[in-house]
This record gives sequence, structure tokens and C-alpha cells, in this order.
Amino acid sequence: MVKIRRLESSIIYDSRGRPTIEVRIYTEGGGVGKYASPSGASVGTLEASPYPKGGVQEALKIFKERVIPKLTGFTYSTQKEFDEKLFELDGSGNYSNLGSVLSLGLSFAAAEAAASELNIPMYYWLNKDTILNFPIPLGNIIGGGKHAMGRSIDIQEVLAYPLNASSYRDAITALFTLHKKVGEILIEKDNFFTAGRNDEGAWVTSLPDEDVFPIMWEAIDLVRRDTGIKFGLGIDMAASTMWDNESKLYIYRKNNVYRDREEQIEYVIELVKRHNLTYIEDPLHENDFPGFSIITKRVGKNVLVTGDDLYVTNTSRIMLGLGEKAGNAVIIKPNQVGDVSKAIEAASTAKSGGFKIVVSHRSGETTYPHISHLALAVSSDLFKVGVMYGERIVKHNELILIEDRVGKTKMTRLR
Ligand code: 2PG
Ligand code: MG
Repeated sequence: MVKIRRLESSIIYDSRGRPTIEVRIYTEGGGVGKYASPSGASVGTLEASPYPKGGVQEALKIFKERVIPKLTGFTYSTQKEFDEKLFELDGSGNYSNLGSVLSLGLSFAAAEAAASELNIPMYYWLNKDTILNFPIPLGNIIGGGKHAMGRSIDIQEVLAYPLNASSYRDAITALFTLHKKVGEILIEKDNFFTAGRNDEGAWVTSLPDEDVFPIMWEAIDLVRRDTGIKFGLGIDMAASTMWDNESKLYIYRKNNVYRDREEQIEYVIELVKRHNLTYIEDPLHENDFPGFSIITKRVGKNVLVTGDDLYVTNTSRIMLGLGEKAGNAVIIKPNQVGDVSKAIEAASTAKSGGFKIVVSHRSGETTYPHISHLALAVSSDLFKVGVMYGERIVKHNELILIEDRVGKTKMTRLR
């Protein structure tokens, strides 16, 4: 049983310089926890809204006037107990009164505070049956779309993941090497390459979308020759950001191409076949469950078809998707749903229905490693947190430190 002694909050900033709120929780037994929520650029319309009406200042006011009096002295013995209290305190049914920045800040801070008082790892506090299966890092290598202000490819992310690394350290170092190699090849092949990187540290290129895949495979082959590590290749199309609801077309702004739904489905399947992709995230917009089912039926045997904006880490939507076989994998972003227990519930629902799970960062991140513990607690198959730079590397380093501490690694195998 953990008892809250004191709560504090401050406005700090995420990796894009946007305000967020750091929440700090201190317990009677000497536990301390703190967290600040990240924010997305390609945001699903059904995500929990980050702030109450009135924005960040209003959230601070609510914290002072409602949260501190209600939670000071509150005792909890599980994360679920804390999150249920939080949900009740919010009272809206979707965290629109507190806003997800505040609610997730409180939820993760409470998790860390409890773990620190009890002197146990946070993953163990979140799930005492954690089996310490390390996830496969899924790294954004070449980036475009909204994360590159429309100045790179139209596809938001070109992603790679190591398939046969025997430790998390080997897996992530192989991704570092791949990221560097791709940069070197871009220097040769893209005359306008400035070595610029986008919001998540992925390379920005002036080449057309389809030219990047042969470059990725060239780099993958070189890294495999040096390290023995093989990679899968994939994309996050973030198709909701391309979808124009009026014309009912997907707009590829840089390439100046318009595709209707059927053309989009064919194009994605063509990309998979032409470039040997084994991971496609959000190939269609956030409400096209039947379209996801079609794509899954056609390529889902060998390809992870992942819903992000489609599922928004929402258990009811995941249950709907499981029934319709709309994809075979789901992104888990705790700030889409507002507390850690809801993210865990979404992940276990997806997993028990046979979907793979991908715990994920946001493009505007903060320098906290809490989602690394969530990834372990839910035995995430993949872990999507970018490849490097401060706010991403802290999440990889957390897993490496845990791996070193436990001594022996069991890496997830996808098939
Ligand atoms: C995504 C994420 C993370 P954002 O679409 O998967 O890469 O981007 O946080 O901008 O939604
Ligand atoms: Mg996505």
C-alpha cells in the first residue's frame, strides 16, 4: 500500500519546444515519481484531447484546485486502483476534463513513485508477471510527411527492425549502424541532401518516395554483411494525414498524386510486393476498418498490418478490429487513451486476440523512459521509439540497463 504525501506540477517542454506538464508525486514511504507526456503531429481524431478547454494554464489550475485536494493522502496498492481513482476524478469518460497530458502525467508518476517506494522495477509494478521478453526496436530511418514539414517524402516513416539480434544491445546498435549507413548512401545519391533530420531524428531526403527503398535495402545488406543481423523493412503511411474527406482522395503532396480508396489499397500492396515490406502502419485513414481487412486478407500472412490512428489505443475499437480482422498488429500509445492501465488493457486485449503489439513514442517526445517499462510489462513485440538522439535514446538506454542488470536476454521473435 502506497500513500501519496505531495503532488507538484510544472510546465516544461517537449522535443519540439511545445509546452507539456511535468507531474511529480511523493509518497509517505519516500517514493518519488515524475513524468511529462509527449505529443503527436499526426494525431488521430479519436485520441484523448491533451488539454481541457483553456489549455495548459487551465490544466495547471485544475491540478491545484481539484487534483491536489483529491489525491493528497490517497492510498493505492495497484496501478489499476490509482487509475480508476483518476478516471473517476476526471469524470468525463474520456479524460477531457483533466486532459491527457495531466492524466497520463499523474498515472506514470504514480507508477514510478510506487515502484520507487517498494524498491521494485516499474515494469514489475505494472505487471508482476512480467516475463522480460525484450521487444524488437522498430526504428524510423527516413522520414517525411508532417514530421518533416512536407519537405521530404510523402510517406511519414520508413522503418527497419532487426530480426535475429540476440540481445537488445545488439539490436539497437545494429539500428544505429543502419541509420548511419543510410545517411552515407544518401550523401552519394541525393544531390540536395543536407544531412537534415526530422522530428524523430530520421533522415530527410529530396528523393521521390520510391527511390528510398532500394537505398534502405542496400544499407541493410551492408550491415548484414558486417554484423550478421538481418532486418525487416516497413512504413508508417500515416494515411489519415493524407486523406481529404471532401474529395475522398489520398493526397501525395510532394509527388502531386491523388489516389482514391481502391487506388490507395492497390498502391500499398504494390509497395509491399515491389520493395519486400513486412510492416505497414496506417496504410488507410482512421475509419476504414473494411479497407484494413482487405489489405490484411491480401498480404497479412507475411506482413504486419498495424493500426495506429485506427485504434487510438482504445480497447473497444481493438475488439471491433479483432472481429473484422482489420490488421494484425496495433500501436499502443498511452497518451492516446490517457492512463497507463487503459494502455495495458488495450495491449492485452490485442494480444489475446492474436494481434502483435507495438508500444510507441510520439513525434514530440519528452526525456522520460517510462514507456520502456510499459513495453516490458505488456511483452510488446516491437518497440517504436526512433533510433537515436536524447529523447529517444533514453528509452533504449533504459532497456539496455535493465538487460545488463538481469544478465540474460530473451528477445522477442516475430514468427
Ligand atoms: C506515429 C507517431 C510516432 P505522431 O504516427 O506513429 O512516430 O507520430 O506522434 O506524430 O502521431
Ligand atoms: Mg503511426
